Amino acid sequence: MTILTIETKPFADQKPGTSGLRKRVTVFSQPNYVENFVQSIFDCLEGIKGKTLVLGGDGRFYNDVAIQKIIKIASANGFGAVLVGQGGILSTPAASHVIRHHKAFGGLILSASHNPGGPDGDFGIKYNVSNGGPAPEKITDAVFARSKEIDRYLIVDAPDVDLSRIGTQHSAGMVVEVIDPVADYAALMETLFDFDKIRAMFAAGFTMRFDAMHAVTGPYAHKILEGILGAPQGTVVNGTPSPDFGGGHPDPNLVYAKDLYDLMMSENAPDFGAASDGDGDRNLIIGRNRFVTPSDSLAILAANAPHAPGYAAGIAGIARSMPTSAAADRVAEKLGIEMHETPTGWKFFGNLLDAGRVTICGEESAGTGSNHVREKDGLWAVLLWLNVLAARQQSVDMIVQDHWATYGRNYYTRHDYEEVEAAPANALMDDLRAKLPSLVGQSLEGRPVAYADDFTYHDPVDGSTSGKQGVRIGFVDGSRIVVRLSGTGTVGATLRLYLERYEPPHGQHDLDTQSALSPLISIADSVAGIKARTGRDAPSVIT
Ligand code: VG1
Ligand code: CO
Repeated sequence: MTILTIETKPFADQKPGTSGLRKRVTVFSQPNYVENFVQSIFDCLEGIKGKTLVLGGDGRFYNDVAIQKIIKIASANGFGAVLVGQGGILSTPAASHVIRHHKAFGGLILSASHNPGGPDGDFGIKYNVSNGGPAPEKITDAVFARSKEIDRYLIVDAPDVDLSRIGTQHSAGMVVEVIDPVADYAALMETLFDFDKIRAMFAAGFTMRFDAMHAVTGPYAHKILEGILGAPQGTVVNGTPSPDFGGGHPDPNLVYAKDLYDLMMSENAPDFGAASDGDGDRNLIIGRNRFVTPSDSLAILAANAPHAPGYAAGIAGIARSMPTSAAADRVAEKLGIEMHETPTGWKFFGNLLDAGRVTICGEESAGTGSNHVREKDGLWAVLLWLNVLAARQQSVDMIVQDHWATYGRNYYTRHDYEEVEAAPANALMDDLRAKLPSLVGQSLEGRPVAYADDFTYHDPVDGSTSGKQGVRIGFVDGSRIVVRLSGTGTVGATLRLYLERYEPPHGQHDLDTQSALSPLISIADSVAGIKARTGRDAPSVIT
């Protein structure tokens, strides 16, 4: 076996964002770009000799090229084995489970999640640690530092591995085990949910549409929903992963999953509609004539989790990202369990989950998950909803309305201004931060401000601190404005504005969301000068 040491020069832009390194395919396909980043990761890890690495991706364009390079670099760096999904496929939550289940050292997940794919689309690489979760900031910071000084990488001179064939092969002294990407994950789901009850519900005529958006959840959904649970063939649509996601944008929101939304609002709506994103960690939940906003879905799933056998003993606590609405806080309060507010991105939930302090976590961006893995999990959320529907024998709409009548409703929306110019977006954030101290005690359009700060997280488990995680302006009446810049975009800057207002249990729960929040939308624009600074009249996406 020949290990080659190849000289290289650093790239200045290999800084991991909210969820790994994401760039255009045109950037990733530069000579040495993947090699430098992967070697920088391996250079920051101690004790990889002889250990197992998990490897897989969402099947997007360039997945096949990058995966062969990574196998050869892993072999040259001394890994003993690589577990790789057949065809190079592993959803993000499945990869997290495979790392945990097989006690691997870590894993590399190849995905740019909800970003479009194809030769002109995006690609991404993310490193996950041995608990199955995204590498914490201390590792991603070290990787970035290393990438700025790297001058060589190691790679073996070996033929490509045949990823179409399940079983064991060898690549220059290292074992390459090609595994069924769905099997371990499906077995885990079976331990958490009452599959008999869900099967009986389908057998009794319950109807559903799951839109896999031509992305990675197709094979998982076909196998679990139509195969194991007996949902009729055709329940899963767009279920074959394609390298460019059928030319679409695999983001399960009301803009890109509009077909599903329109169906669910029509006379022909099935009982339940759901979708997932590029790498399978997000979920969209829509009942007949009832869209469930992700923040509400988190709260409802937390309140109803004990209907599922995996959570029958109750949940230890809940965590949500800071911009996520406080709907889940009210559930935690009622249950008398811990509630945590973390920065955006799943990596901040890992410590709380490992310490057993929380069981259910979620983000407003359609991410929900639990301690079963260390990633958010789209199909898990869909199965938990199915379990709750089967147990309660009520419609999605009834369950949502019942939740609001018990806990009150947190009206919630997010406005995204995508691909705006970076300089004015940064200036907007800087000026807004500078204004914060003067806002406290003032009233904005008649609403007294209770607090105004840039969110800093103190991790209660490892004591680390993460600053500048988003500006929040909270009002005395409990409503809130949050502004932050995205850490997953690949072009310019994406400004996210999050708005929330609480309506108590006996209040009005059937207002239109955008009109219920319009006074806050107007305050946000005048405080931050969003329209003037971005030059946009309206957000590009409203969720
Ligand atoms: C976005 C979401 C965040 C999510 C992240 C990764 O990050 O807001 O909640 O964790 O994407 O999701 P940002 O920095 O663009 O706001 V995924 O499905 O890309 O792995
Ligand atoms: Co994703």
